[in-house]
Amino acid sequence: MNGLSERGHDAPAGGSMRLIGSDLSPYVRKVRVYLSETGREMPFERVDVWTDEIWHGTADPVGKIPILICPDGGTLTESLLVVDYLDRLAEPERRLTPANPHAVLMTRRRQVSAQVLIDATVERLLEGRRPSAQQCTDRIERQEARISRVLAHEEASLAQGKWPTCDSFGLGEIDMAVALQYVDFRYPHDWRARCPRLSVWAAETRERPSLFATQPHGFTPIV
Ligand SMILES: N[C@@H](CCC(=O)N[C@@H](CS)C(=O)NCC(=O)O)C(=O)O
Repeated sequence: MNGLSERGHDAPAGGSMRLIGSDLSPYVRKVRVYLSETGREMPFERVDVWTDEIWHGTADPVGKIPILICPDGGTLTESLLVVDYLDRLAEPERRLTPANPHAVLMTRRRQVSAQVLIDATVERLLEGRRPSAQQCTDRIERQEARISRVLAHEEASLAQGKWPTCDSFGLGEIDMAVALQYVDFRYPHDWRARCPRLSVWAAETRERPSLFATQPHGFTPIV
């Protein structure tokens, strides 16, 4: 059953945008935290990506969330591109993309690190959910090693003062806060002992309303 078309997901002729996603998806959460941090509201339609045939209702061939229903009636997927597009639509004073090219580079690097943390955690989770006879230990270990390397890299960047403070919560920080909580949610392990600065930073972001409001059910942030 296609839950989306039942609820009339035909694309609007223009104007209003909608976000399609789920509370559990960290990719969707990045977009929702961005919207909250920039004070923008948008209808959010929840789907179960594993049971709803979401692409039927949206004419989107990808079948992955988040899906943004755009002003022209078409769709846009890929969380990084969705946020980039939304930020370009924003009034200049509300934009989180820095004007300075070097700051853009720093931001994009942190966004990539966050995306890799999420991708690797998802891949590890899905591999671990396969019947044990079909699981590939190498694949799980490869993702764990990747997560460990990226965390160490971000810890080193923090030590070198390459991060803005918690008061300055830009696109890179949004994505990293979501990614670190996702690692804690789906791959809880003691990364804090090896990354004390990152751990303090993560704890400081915990109370932000944008993160609090989008916390997945069943997850309590680690202090
Ligand atoms: N690179 C994509 C990843 C999106 C993604 O994989 N979303 C998951 C939900 S967490 C999904 O829709 N999975 C369904 C599938 O793989 O069939 C992004 O950043 O938006």
